[in-house]
Amino acid sequence: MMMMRYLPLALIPAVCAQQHTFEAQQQEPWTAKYGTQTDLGYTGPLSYSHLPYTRCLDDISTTFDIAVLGMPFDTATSYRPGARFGPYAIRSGSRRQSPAGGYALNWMTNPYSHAKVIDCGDVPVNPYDNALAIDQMETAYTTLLSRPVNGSASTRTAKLAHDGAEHPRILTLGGDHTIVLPILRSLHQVYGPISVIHFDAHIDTWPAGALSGVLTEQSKVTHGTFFTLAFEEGLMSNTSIHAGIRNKLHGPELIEHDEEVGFELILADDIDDLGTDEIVKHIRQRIGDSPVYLSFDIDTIDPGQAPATGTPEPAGWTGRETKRILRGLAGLNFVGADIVEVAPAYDNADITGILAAGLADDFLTLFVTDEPPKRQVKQKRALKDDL
Ligand SMILES: *[C@@H]1O[C@H](CO)[C@@H](O)[C@H](O)[C@H]1NC(C)=O
Ligand SMILES: *[C@@H]1O[C@H](CO)[C@@H](O)[C@H](O)[C@H]1NC(C)=O
Ligand SMILES: [Mn+2]
Repeated sequence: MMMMRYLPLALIPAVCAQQHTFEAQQQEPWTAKYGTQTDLGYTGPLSYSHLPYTRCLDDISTTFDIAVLGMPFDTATSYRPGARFGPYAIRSGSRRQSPAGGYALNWMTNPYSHAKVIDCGDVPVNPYDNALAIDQMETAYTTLLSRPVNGSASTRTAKLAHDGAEHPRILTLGGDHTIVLPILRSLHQVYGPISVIHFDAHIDTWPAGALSGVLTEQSKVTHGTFFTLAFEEGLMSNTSIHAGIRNKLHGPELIEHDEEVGFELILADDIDDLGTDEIVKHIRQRIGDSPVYLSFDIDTIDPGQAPATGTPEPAGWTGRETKRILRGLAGLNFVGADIVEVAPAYDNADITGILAAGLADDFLTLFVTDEPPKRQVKQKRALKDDL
């Protein structure tokens, strides 16, 4: 160390830096002994499924085929607020998922192996001014939708973009359901009117003002009226469909309005009469080839399996039934998807966040697969043979 005193001053920092790196590699006890270890489920910074995390809105050079994007907006809810923590809860619920361990037996594929999928972080939505927040969400969505695709692998791409270009797909983590209005506005610029497959306990097609009494223009924009507003703006085609509905209404006339908005209705109870396969057929027939957006309200699922949501309704579908229906939809022309209304303050043992993360994984798989998996189920031996 005495030598240092005689070195020309300008050289000292460079020499020290070099020496430090060299010593780090040679002498640091952790790497010397354990090398480089990957993160465990419960270690590391939080991103969806441990995907690379980039603030894509700020970093113009980032390209991707599929982006996960949080929209922590919850200031247009009618009952229990708290879905601004949905993106956090879904990412946290995804900690046991990872690209390296992403092979799903029921799908027979790993969605992360088909495309460049990254977590683009959250839109920093304003919590004080809903009009501003909605504009921020539309602007953010349009920004990512306009990025060139990475094309790093054999991505199945949405077919019918208006402008003839290939666009990335975005999986949005809500947020209350209102976030779909700015998303549909943005998608409309690229795809024109699109169909929606809407999983929910509630129709969300209340006439504008039905929830607020039209006190102001802005109070029309809620998590129960956004589809009506989207219809009035011409953003949707007339071949959309609901699945899982069981909310109560003031009267049956609201269903006529719902049909006008463009929806067909599959009730939660229909699963007992039709079964999952028949429900899949209904949805596929309704949607056909049209560009379709998948919007999934976590309150579709029975509150026993997904209690952490703003407006829970009893007697919904199970996670297993729903995942089976989702697999049946592979090959439709999905242009985007979301999972909304996860409000973790009402959760127990993270069960809602974990289920929401698993469903989001299915949405990613729908973006990259061409047809439902054809898994052969081995006939189980009858019990009497063993006797
Ligand atoms: C795709 O992403 C990789 C990094 O993951 C980057 O090196 C490459 O340049 C990107 N390709 C395009 C076409 O954007
Ligand atoms: C949708 O609208 C088109 C024309 O606007 C019409 O031909 C078609 O029958 C409608 N479809 C449904 C399911 O209502
Ligand atoms: Mn909803």
